[in-house]
Amino acid sequence: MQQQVMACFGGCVPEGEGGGPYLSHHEAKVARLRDKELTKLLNKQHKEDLKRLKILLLGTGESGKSTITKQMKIIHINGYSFAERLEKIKDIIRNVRESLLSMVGAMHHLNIPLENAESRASADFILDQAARQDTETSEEFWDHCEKLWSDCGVQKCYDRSHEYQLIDCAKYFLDKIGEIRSLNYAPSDQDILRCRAITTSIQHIEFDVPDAGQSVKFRVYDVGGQQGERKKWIQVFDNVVAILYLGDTSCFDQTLREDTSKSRLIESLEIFEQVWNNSKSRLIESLEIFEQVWNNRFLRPVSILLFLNKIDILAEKIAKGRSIKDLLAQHPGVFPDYDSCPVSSNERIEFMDAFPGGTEQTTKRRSRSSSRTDINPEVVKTAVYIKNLFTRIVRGELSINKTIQPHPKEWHQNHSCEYFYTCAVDTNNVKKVLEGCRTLIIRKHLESVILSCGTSGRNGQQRAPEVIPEMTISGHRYAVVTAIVLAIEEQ
Ligand SMILES: Nc1nc2c(ncn2[C@@H]2O[C@H](COP(=O)(O)OP(=O)(O)O)[C@@H](O)[C@H]2O)c(=O)[nH]1
Ligand SMILES: [Mg+2]
Repeated sequence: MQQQVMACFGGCVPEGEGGGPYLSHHEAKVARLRDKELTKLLNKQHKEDLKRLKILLLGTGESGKSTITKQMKIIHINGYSFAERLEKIKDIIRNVRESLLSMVGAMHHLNIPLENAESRASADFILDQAARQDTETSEEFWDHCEKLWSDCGVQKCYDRSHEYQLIDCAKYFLDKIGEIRSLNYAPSDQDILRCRAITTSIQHIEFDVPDAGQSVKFRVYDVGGQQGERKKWIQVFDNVVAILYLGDTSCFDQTLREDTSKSRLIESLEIFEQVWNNSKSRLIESLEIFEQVWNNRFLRPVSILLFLNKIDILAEKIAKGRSIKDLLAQHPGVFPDYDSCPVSSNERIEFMDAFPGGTEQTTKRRSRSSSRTDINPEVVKTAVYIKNLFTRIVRGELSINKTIQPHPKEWHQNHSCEYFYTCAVDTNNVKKVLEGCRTLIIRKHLESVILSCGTSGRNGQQRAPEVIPEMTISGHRYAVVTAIVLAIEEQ
């Protein structure tokens, strides 16, 4: 048996021995060659893998991970081809259908009546579609969608969307049904960025970024963020250079969406109730997962780049009168007092610089004057407060996840956490943030490679110790990139 197994893997089994299928001398030779060829290929692939800086996107469901990978495709690869754009139409149709289904279902629970009697037929038509997975549409479907979305009752229900589960892009697509239903419709970059499709497997994209005359290769892994998907995260922890953690700043007034809630939301009242009664806050979930990642022993040397995302939706919510204080009041003694948390002028400038809407020049000018009159101060205060919750976890001053024993400061000395305010659907903002991240990732990676190599260089030779600190600290980016490539090749 052992011999048969060996033969399957190209091992040579002498003719006439044993009772299994034998390989002739020629066959054995071919198998050996194939084995050698395969090993060579695998080794080459492994070396290639090691030369790519592996980045992991983590965060709870709907925090914006996949949107960031789409931005990377737009910014660093060739963007979306016409055929790829057309493929997204199916997801957009699903988004439209799911949004209306969620709202019609929620109207029942929130006791909000349809204002127009004619909308009843449209609501029934959409409810009939609940179990449909396909994306066939008809003129009748689009007419009903338009009719429903224009009903004042549906609009009232939309305004209370924090009380049930509604995807973030609902309004964006429902407002443009006229365009989407046209036969000539091809989704724009913004439509692709806004479109929501659940990520259920580990996906990755690869791209090269020129950096100081060198080409740095990145491989970015996107994983599903829903509860059931998180057990898969560990599979990709190996050799990770940095983690981009997406924290949704706008979700402070929302509760968790369960994996099961997707397509059967209306179909099964039982599941609807389950989702309805699931009152765990999305923000608390995000903080808990962040704490877990920050204290995970497999990720001890891995730095985290924290993206405080959806700042545009945060601003919309504050404009509607929503406040994080309601959440804090539900958890007395857990969080620092909101009103007495100061916002420094640096913190204010950081946020204003990142907030969409300022052109490059005006942003700088506004930074100097440290105020942008188009941003409500309460938005800044909430964003900074949420940022401080994450940074307190980093400093070990706040613990949300009671199952985690925070480590002492020294445990964290080989990794750090940097934060950025982001609006993942804004290409300018993401481009700027990614540029900052790239430099940080390269610097941190070099530091960790040097740490793990100690002072030994190529072929075990002693590397001149004085060269290393100079390379890491002086910031000569050319030297840094070259050193990384060499160090990775050595691994
Ligand atoms: N307005 C706005 N929408 C966002 C932002 N980030 C993500 N989204 C939307 O949020 C939804 C979920 O994002 P997605 O990237 O799929 O989340 P994931 O589950 O973490 O991969 C999508 O409809 C995105 O377009 C943001 O900063 N602003
Ligand atoms: Mg995703």
